Amino acid sequence: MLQGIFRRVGNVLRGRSTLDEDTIEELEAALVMGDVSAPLAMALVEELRERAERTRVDDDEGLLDLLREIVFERLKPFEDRLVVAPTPPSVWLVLGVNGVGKTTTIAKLAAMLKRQGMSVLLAAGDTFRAAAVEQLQTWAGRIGIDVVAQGKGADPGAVMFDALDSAKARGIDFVIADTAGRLHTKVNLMEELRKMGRIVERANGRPADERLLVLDANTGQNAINQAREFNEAIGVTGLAITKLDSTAKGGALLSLTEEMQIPIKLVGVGERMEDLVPFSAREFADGIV
Ligand SMILES: Nc1nc2c(ncn2[C@@H]2O[C@H](COP(=O)(O)OP(=O)(O)OP(=O)(O)O)[C@@H](O)[C@H]2O)c(=O)[nH]1
Ligand SMILES: [Mg+2]
Repeated sequence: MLQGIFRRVGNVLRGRSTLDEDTIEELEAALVMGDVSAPLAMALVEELRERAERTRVDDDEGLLDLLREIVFERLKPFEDRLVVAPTPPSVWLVLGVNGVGKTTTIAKLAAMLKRQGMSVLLAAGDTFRAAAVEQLQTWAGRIGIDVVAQGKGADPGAVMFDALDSAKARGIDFVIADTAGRLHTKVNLMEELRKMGRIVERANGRPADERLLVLDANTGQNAINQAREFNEAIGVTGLAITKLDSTAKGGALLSLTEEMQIPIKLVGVGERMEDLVPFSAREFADGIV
């Protein structure tokens, strides 16, 4: 994953032993091409220059290793695991704009939990898009779990309420709720999301244990706007970054975590059920550089 940035940064450094002005500029440009914000690219390269001087690194491999280490150190504080509540059911709300991979990520998560011997119930909270419920049901059928759904156009809050009711009656460990892909700028849809959150809080005695924001790794700096809006609406507890397999970018994650201080919990690396892994700062840093 992320070979694109790796190749560009690697190409800049190849054969160079010191960071002269030209190399510094080219390196910053390579990082910006990979969606690292310009101020952060400058900060990273400056840190690289200082450390290279201090530790007397004077070959290209050494410089690459240093840069990897710098990226790793910045991301490590944001590496985190999903919250499992002490009293079941744990409730995970999955959020994000259209097409980022919410439903697919839910299916992958459910399959992962099921493999671990947990019971999972899905809530079809996307009552907006025509085929959304069927899409979730198809995945659930393959995994062998149930979906709580109402008709298209139903109130997602009511679906949520039903799902929690049923989960409690059946002693289910995890409820994962799909939500409609929405523009983070649409006020009424954000209000609907807040309402879903309130229903969970009332029914379960605590807010949803995870409000997981799904972001497409290809999104670039706009991911920060998305995170900001969803965070204001419902308080995002973690990020799931999808499509890292199909991006040459992903550098936006660096600025996003620093600015928003939200942990990254999951990474999507493909379209198959098993293509979901816990976020690893080490692997990401090795991939980006
Ligand atoms: N390559 C790749 N594709 C992914 C990944 N995650 C999701 N996709 C694809 O992204 C597309 C959209 O996925 P969905 O899960 O339907 O996205 P969504 O956010 O639920 O979309 P809406 O419900 O329409 O808002 C599908 O074609 C998925 O197969 C990933 O990690 N890697
Ligand atoms: Mg969906």
